[in-house]
Amino acid sequence: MLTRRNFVLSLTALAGVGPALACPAPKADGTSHGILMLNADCGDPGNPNVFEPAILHINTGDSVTFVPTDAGHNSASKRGMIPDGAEPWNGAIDERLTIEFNVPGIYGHICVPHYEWGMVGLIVVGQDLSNLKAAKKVRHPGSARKVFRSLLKELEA
Ligand SMILES: [Cu+2]
Repeated sequence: MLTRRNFVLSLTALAGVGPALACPAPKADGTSHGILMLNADCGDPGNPNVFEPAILHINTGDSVTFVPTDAGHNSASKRGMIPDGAEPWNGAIDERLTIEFNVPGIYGHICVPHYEWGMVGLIVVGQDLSNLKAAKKVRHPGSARKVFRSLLKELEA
């Protein structure tokens, strides 16, 4: 959906006169990974409120830190979109939250305030896609439906 605001932001970005967007690389040292919580997609300023990266592949036992790079976001696991036996989580707004992933499978996660605007992401642990079918059955409000569908489709590619 191209709102007027997004349209103006896109034009500004094209003209190269928009505000400089910080585009820091999430840290990854092999077993520790980072997912940034951002007010706007670094590569696409017209796409507000994102997790960066939207899809993260890690090994079993690795940890992921949700980094509150911009204010006003949180990270919570999405019910029905984590493997059996995995612990759900629900971070506070602006919390720098580190989770260790010891159960292989797909984990869907959301930012609670921006869930229906499509601020969602996937973590795949141990290259295990065995709960893909279950994850696809979960229903979502607003833009989350479209974004989750497209991210899950990427996993199948
Ligand atoms: Cu958010």
